[in-house]
Amino acid sequence: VSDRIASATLRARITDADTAAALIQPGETVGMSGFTGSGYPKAVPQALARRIAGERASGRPFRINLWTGASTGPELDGALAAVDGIAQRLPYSSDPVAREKINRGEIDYLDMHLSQVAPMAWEGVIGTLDTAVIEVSGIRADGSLIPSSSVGNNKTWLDRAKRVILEVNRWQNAALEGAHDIYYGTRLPPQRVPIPLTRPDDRIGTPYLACDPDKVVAVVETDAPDRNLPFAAPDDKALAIAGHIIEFLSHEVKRGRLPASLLPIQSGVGNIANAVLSGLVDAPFEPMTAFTEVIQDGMLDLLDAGKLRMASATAFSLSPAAADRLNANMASYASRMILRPQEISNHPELVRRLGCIAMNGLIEADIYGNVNSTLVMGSRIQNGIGGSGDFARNGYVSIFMTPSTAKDGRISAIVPQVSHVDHIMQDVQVIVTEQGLADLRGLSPRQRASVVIERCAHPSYRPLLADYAARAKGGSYGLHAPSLPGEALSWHQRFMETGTMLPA
Ligand code: 0RQ
Repeated sequence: VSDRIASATLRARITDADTAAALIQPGETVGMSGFTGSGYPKAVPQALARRIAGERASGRPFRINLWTGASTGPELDGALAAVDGIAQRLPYSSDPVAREKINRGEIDYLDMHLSQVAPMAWEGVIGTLDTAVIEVSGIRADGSLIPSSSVGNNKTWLDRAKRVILEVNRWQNAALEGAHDIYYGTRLPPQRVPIPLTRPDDRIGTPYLACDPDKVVAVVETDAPDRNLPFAAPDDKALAIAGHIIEFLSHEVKRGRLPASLLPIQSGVGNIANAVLSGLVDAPFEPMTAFTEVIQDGMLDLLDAGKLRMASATAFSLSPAAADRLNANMASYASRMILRPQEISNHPELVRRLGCIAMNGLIEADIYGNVNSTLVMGSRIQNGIGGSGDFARNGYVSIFMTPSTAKDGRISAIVPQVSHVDHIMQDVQVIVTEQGLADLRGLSPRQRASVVIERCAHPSYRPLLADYAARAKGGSYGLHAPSLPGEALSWHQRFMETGTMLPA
């Protein structure tokens, strides 16, 4: 019997994944752990997928509503999507199988700000939770839980669900114990009070998750790694983007607008965000802190180099090599990391108070600086808004970055008008591509357009954008943010019809 389960009461509930999965009924809403491929349950979701496949083969439809922290892994999202077992999904997903089903209209996807999920679950406006399936790294004698490599919405799922299934994963490093900070002081209005966190390294809660043992219907032991996808080595474009951002930050320090150690950094998901973090290893800023959502490879590099003093997040998002590095030195890293619930890691109040430097990726931006992070051609979901909105609106400075083109140059990331808006121009202060950086602070829409076109657009699209902007000034209904509505989305239409945004 696992030495990870110290509670005799809960040891008595140890069972296998199939027996645990059989406790979940068709039509249930299930809250699972998991955030960017870390800390998601690995055995019960796969057992559930087998059961769903069997039921469907016998003509009995079986779908659940699936809530998590953010994206998970192929054993969870992938397995359940493949058997058409998901009716509704929230709040974030990056699984390729699930993405296809969402875009075919077969899964109802609620793409939500990650900080708002727990409060909305407490408000009761997104439905009620039947079962929670939560991965932990251990159970203490008093029944409290040692969290694993992500915290996400686990606190809320454990509190709100009628039944709880625990996966105790011995692959998770035992030295993680103590690295978490679970804050139990959030309330709904009018009882809501300020969150007592004024520095990124403040601890305001306890290292453990509370869980009513009477609700625990099954405990399943696992020994399975987190998904941990490798990052691509930064290419020339990613390196150029990182260079522009570091030059910008240096300039801000020189002007006295940022301290020499910067302000807490937030970095989004993806290869470019990771390249920027790696680039900061050779930058002059220290000692930095991070108040962010995920701890990526680049953050470990910064911690190793002594440039980053500490990192606060809700999850790890590491390559297999970096996960090995973390696990080999967990005791040393754990003292410099705090993993919090996502309602705290992403809390607008805290992001604003601390003055985070927000750095996020985008799908497309328009000449005025409106940003689309989620919907390709205005309708096809890529991943979701994730935490980008939590940080972009509330950060001290909000930076968005992207290569200037996608799909081998057939798509311009800078367009006359975005086909969908996630971040309005007021929430977008700096746009960076490999071509250059546009600092849009203090500029009117017309001034923004010239700077974005000149600094950020790819040379093969720059004249087309300049031509559009010039003609818009001549034919627009108003001249505050000139636009030609009949033409503004013609680049997207052309791509859908001809496979490229470039005219013949
Ligand atoms: O598609 O994989 O089919 O080649 O989008 O693009 O260039 O690899 O960039 O990994 O940084 O992702 C916005 C998606 C960028 C990400 C987005 C296609 C491109 C490729 C990925 P392929 P890249 P990145 C907090 C922050 C929202 C969540 C967020 C994201 C794929 O940053 O999901 O910010 N952000 N969270 O080809 C058509 C375009 C395109 C395009 C890119 N204009 N048109 N396809 N692509 N631009 C962290 C969390 O919330 C967890």
